Amino acid sequence: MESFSNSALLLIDLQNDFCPLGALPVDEGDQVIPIANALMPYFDIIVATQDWHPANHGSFAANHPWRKPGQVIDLHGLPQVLWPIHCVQHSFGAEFVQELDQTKISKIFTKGTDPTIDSYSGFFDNGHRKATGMGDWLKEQGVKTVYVMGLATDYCVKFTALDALGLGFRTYLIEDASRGVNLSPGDVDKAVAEMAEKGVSVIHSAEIIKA
Ligand code: VGL
Ligand code: ZN
Repeated sequence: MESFSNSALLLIDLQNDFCPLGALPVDEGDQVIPIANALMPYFDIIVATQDWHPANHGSFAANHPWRKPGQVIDLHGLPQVLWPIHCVQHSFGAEFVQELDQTKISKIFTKGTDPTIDSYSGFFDNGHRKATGMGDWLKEQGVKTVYVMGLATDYCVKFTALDALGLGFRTYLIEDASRGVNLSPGDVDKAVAEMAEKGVSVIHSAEIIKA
């Protein structure tokens, strides 16, 4: 089995709340778990991100009287889509999906911990004010190339992939190993097109698994 040296697999937000019975369900979100498990043996370095919000997080509609999920507000100077309460620190919804093989995960980076700002990317908050440490950590490991997969294609996967490019990583999106929210119809297709246009290589898991 060929292993991808100088490469890391980034598992984005494979958490209960993004699966069909969760608080912010992504259609077929659970279907990417077996693909993640099948991909892990091909990588020496596997990083998982975990959406990890305090209960008073500003992205929760419930924390803004009269607001509903899906509405957009100004949150301390940034446009913010409001979400249902999800991935609250230490809750079941924030846990990784049980079927995910966690034994091969080298390192976990949490994000979205500051109640005043959201963090879709696994690298930076949405204002690019603070880093999670994932970029520096990957560079310390000698990683040059990242393979991004997970939930949700049109939010955390997209912003993680675009920040990876910005940090100088060769960046792949494993499309069939990702699923999106599609708040508006077509959002996932648009996100994939935007990633491709900006320099992300869009591939399918079979291209890795056959190697
Ligand atoms: C996500 C919305 C809010 C994601 C996280 O993981 O894509 N989306 N928080
Ligand atoms: Zn979130």
